[in-house]
Amino acid sequence: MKILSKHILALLLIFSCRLSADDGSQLWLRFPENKKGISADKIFVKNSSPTLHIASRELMRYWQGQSVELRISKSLSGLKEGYTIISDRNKITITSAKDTGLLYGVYHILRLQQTKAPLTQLNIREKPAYDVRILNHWDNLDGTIERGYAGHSLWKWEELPDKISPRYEEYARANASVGINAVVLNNVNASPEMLRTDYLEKVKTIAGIFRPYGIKVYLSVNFSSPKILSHLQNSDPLNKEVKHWWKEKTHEIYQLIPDFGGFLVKANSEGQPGPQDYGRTHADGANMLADALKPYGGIVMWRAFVYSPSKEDRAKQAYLEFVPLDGKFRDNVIIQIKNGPIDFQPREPFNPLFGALRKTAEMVEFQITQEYLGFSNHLVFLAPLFKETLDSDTYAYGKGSTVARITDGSLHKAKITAISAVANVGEDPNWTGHEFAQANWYAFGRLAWNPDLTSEQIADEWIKMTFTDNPRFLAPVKNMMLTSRETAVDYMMPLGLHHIFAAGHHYGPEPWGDYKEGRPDWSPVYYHQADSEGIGFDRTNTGSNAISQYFSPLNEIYGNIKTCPENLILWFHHVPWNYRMKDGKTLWEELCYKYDTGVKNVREYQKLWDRMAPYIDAQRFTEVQTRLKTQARDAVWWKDACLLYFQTFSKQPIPYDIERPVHNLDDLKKIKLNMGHHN
Ligand code: GCW
Repeated sequence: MKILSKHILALLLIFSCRLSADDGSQLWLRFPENKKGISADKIFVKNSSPTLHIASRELMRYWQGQSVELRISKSLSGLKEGYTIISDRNKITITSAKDTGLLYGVYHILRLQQTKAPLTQLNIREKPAYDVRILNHWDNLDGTIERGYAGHSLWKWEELPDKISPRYEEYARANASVGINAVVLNNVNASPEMLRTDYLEKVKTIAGIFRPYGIKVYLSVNFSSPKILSHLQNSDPLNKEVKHWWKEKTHEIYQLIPDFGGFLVKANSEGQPGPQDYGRTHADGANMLADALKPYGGIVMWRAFVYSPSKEDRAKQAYLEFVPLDGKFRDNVIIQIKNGPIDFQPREPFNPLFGALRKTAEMVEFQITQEYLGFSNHLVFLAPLFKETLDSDTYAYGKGSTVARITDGSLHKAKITAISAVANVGEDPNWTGHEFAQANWYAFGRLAWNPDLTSEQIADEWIKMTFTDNPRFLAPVKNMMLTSRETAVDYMMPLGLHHIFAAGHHYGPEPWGDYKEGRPDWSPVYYHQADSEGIGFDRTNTGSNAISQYFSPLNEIYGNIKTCPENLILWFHHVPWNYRMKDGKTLWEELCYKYDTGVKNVREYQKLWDRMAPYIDAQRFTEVQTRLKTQARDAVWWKDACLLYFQTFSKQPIPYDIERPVHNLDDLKKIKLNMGHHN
């Protein structure tokens, strides 16, 4: 009897573990399936198309409410891919000028159902803020991903076009469910091979799978492609043969993919070829490609991430290169600008190029993949970071000229508007490595549709859809997410510090990094400028004068140490160690307490998470728990490395109520992670 019950217990345990195994692969798309299926006569769709087929299939499988009518109406074309949703007790009507709008509307009501929002008396009108809502994949043709932390690339180039991974469609569906409608398949450090005919055939296959989900394919191109692929004498954009080559290549692409989106280009940046190799400008290069794309309605997204080996402050360089070219770009060129002037740091001010180009379309580039935020080990919810940039007032057209309003066409008319982000997905079963990194993919999509959503709304939806709406889970986890970005800033680079990462992989701290060979602006000491007087980069008029690139009154606000926001003070000022901060602490003390707060918060997240075990499946619970342990260890590593190192300049004690370092600086300096990668 005893033995038997033991057996039963063991079986039960196995069974319950099975039940609670969840590999995260379903993302936020966890609508309970209709067992019987909704009866087809509850769904009314007059028109038919592959997109509408998907829309009704989603309803049949998952919709549990009243009848739904999907209606195309050209009178709503002002809403672009947007839609209206009107409902009474018996029926919901979704109307849009476009098929994709109806698909988005279907995901909207499924989201309402899943988050238990009311479904009657709906009167919703949605219009996407940006025309192109695009993910940039930094995926290489060999299957590796630059700055990817969720396994290898989803694209199986060697198997395509014959073998088709089911994940292509799952990926498209996930994107469509949050309104993402465009994808650049390959790395901006682009292989010229991407444009070979055999590769284009493979791209065609992927484009065909994405199309019914409303997703257009774009490609990154290598500016030297004509020379490398077809042995032309050069790739000079003013060379007739080169122009012809691009026209032919573009024609070939559109023969295969009639709705191809266009090109993304990284030129004359970090060793990539570009028009400057031939004494031409970025405008010459971009316009040549734009002319080739024009007949088909394609666009060029030309990146402003450039910084040449010069004495000039790196933070100023994109502005210096692009402002003189304003007005010289074709109207199907958009300048793609990273959110900050350096490089996806935990915190940067917005890039001063936003609003500075008056006659040229501009778009933001965010980074979802956490190159500078702990890879897929650290829990960092990025909506607050995205919002910080989008909500920043540039004052370019007076008060209220936020980055969002400048790029979405409301203040600066543009033929086509766009917003982009570097993807964080790979072939890991849960797509993003960290379960919570899924939220960053989700958040980008939601904000690209509507930048006015709050981080809290997004976190709320995502948690309810991905885990549970149980308030005992929802409230604390939401709080953890909403504070997590500031926590990471605190334990990595508080008060405006930036780029003090270990060279190459960018995972851990290396504030002592001073690489004599190579460029000064690849060394952390260049960025923090610590000395016996103080710390921080003087970008005021006594220093690099980067503040002058901002519009008034921001240039004055940033330029004055008294008015500069403290969370950016070391970005703009070299601040004495004993400078009094607003809370009365000295700068040195403030720095110490910030690092300490970062560490303490991660420890609180650990405690909080351990209490969440009863509410969710064991697998995802454990995966997050394990990563929080790593994050807590890393936070202590960051704190010790930075405080012990900066202390060699401040020569002051770490305040005694702060936990003592557990590492020796010399040992920390010896850590060399083998994570590969160039600078
Ligand atoms: O953030 C840096 C990365 C490089 C990247 C580059 C860029 C794709 O360290 O890996 O290259 O920016 O955005 O071009």
